[in-house]
Amino acid sequence: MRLDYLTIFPDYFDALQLSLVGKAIASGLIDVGVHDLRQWTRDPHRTVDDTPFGGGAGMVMKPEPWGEAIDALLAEPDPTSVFVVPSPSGFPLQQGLVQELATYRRLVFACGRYEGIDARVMDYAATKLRVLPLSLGDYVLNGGEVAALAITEAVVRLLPGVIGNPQSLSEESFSDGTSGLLEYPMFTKPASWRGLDVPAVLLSGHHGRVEQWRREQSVALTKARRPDLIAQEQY
Ligand code: JFB
Repeated sequence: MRLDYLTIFPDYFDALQLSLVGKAIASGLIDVGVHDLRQWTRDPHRTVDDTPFGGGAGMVMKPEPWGEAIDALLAEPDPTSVFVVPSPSGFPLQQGLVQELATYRRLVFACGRYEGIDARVMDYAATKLRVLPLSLGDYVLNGGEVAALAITEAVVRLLPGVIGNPQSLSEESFSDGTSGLLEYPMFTKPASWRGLDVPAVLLSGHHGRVEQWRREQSVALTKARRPDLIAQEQY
């Protein structure tokens, strides 16, 4: 898979060299391009923003550098690529959408700043490839970079060959892309630590009782923290 990032803060993407995504790059499973949007400005001040038509607070990213960037990165209509636009008004990102993104050959992330990007940029990009505005959740970030990194990590860990143990993918919460339950609590050695003991059932060796305990824990946690998930399902 090929991943491209359009941003005025390319340094955010230094983090791609770390951990699992960094290993995927080093092994050639993915390759990445980080592009400073200002390289496609033409004025001496390398301006990327302007005041909003209609008035209001803040600044909007002007369309011209984005248009030049899209032309430079994307040739003709390309059904194998997606233009991912992190946005507080995007579709909510869920695991099912992550799985879908993992099937594409190329993702191009358009990382806005200020109050966002002139809406015509998405219309223009849509003449060449699928445009997908995505939100990480109902809270406000200052730009799209951190969201693009989060989406990248979620996608790359699903790519064949990236994770050593595929079972660890299939057993976790949300693995099927539907809702599901939250994960049960996990423990490792020592069995007693600072006066805190691992639940005895986990040391019992009774696989059936362990499974039942984990299920009960998952349901209880989901009811407490994510009642919205319970409402959708038949638990
Ligand atoms: C993403 C962004 C801004 C408009 C713009 C670009 N879950 C999320 N919250 N905020 C963002 C996001 C995602 N994905 C997000 C891209 C941009 C926020 N901003 C700042 C703040 C408020 N309204 C600019």
